[in-house]
Amino acid sequence: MKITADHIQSTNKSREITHAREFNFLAENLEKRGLNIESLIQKLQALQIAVPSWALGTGGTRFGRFSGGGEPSTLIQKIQDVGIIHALNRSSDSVSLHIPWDIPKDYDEILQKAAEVEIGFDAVNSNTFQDQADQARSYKFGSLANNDKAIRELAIEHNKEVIRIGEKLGSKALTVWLADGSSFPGQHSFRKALQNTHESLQEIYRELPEDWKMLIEYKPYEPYFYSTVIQDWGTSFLLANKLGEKAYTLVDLGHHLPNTNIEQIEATLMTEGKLGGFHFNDSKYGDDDLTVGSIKPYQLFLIFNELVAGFEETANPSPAWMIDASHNLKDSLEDLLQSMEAIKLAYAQALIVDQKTLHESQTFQDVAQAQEILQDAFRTDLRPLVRESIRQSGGAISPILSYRELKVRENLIQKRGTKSKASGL
Ligand SMILES: [Mn+2]
Repeated sequence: MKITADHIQSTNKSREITHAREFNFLAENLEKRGLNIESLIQKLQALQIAVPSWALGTGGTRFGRFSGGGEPSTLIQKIQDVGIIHALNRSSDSVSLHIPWDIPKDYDEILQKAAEVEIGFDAVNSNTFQDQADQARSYKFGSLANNDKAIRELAIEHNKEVIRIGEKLGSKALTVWLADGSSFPGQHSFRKALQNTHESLQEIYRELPEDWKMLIEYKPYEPYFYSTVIQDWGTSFLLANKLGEKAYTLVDLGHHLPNTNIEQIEATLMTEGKLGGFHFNDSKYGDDDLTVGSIKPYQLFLIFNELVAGFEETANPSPAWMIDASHNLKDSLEDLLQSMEAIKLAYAQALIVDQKTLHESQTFQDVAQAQEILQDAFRTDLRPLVRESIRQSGGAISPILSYRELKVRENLIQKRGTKSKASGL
């Protein structure tokens, strides 16, 4: 199914009057505060978040997976689904491929299908956390960190292959999430595992094209439960610094122990010019992969507040943005639309923070005023501004309601059936 401009227009119609009234009321208030509405809208429109190719099907846990129907079973169908999201919200103009789950068979065809729905290719992701059917040696005890040189070489070669695939699609970054670790004390040498990982990453880094980035993701636990080789931002930062200027740290919101101050990590990395990527999701307990903004919207706002300030005040390049959540209860496309809206809303809230007065509060140590400034921005209902930015880009005033009115899922089920299954976990 392809969403056309007519589809968007027909579903926007019933919402236009109410939206205009809400937006005009808000715009007047924001202008009184000295904010430039046009500039806010442009910034919101420019924020595009990649959709990972594994997020289009139903996610599962290690206990089970409950399929939803109409899932994309080929890469082309996945691209069509990203096209649907992008047509509705004009905020998701790229797909992030996971290799080997989504290796293109015919590159020209894939590029053409992506161009038809105005989709590009963001960072490519390697996978050495599971064995493939025809794999000669196992990653059971690690990949880039493994004690066995032959296994390390297999994992290095896989990452090089991922770079070659990405080059053919116009990707500009390789994301390495290394699952390697140990489940029991004494299982492996911490020092040796880190050393092996560094050397393996060096070999991959040498293959990185000039205009590419290597994004190093970290995670404190899981799939291993005692230690993870790249457990935290410090370890990732250390490796990125050792590797060189094309290597960066990638922050995944779900990859922290409870109550970690993620916005502070981000500020530190931006100060050092090493924040390379961001994976969005939300969580209550661990790496829960819940919809962005569903549990801790204030934290998401504080994260964007640091990003906005960092864009102004540091030389950190613009990071690669991606949603990294698993949708095991909701329609995956609806979940992605909700995630995208939460991200834009948090960004909008951060954009209206009175940075000048905030700095003054910091200078004069006016703690109460600093809190007032942040909470005032967070509590301002900016949904009409986000809707207007999408509407002006040719998208739906309410992407999720349009999705339902256009009966997209029913249409996909009709075409693909109820048993189709997307590749992934
Ligand atoms: Mn991630």
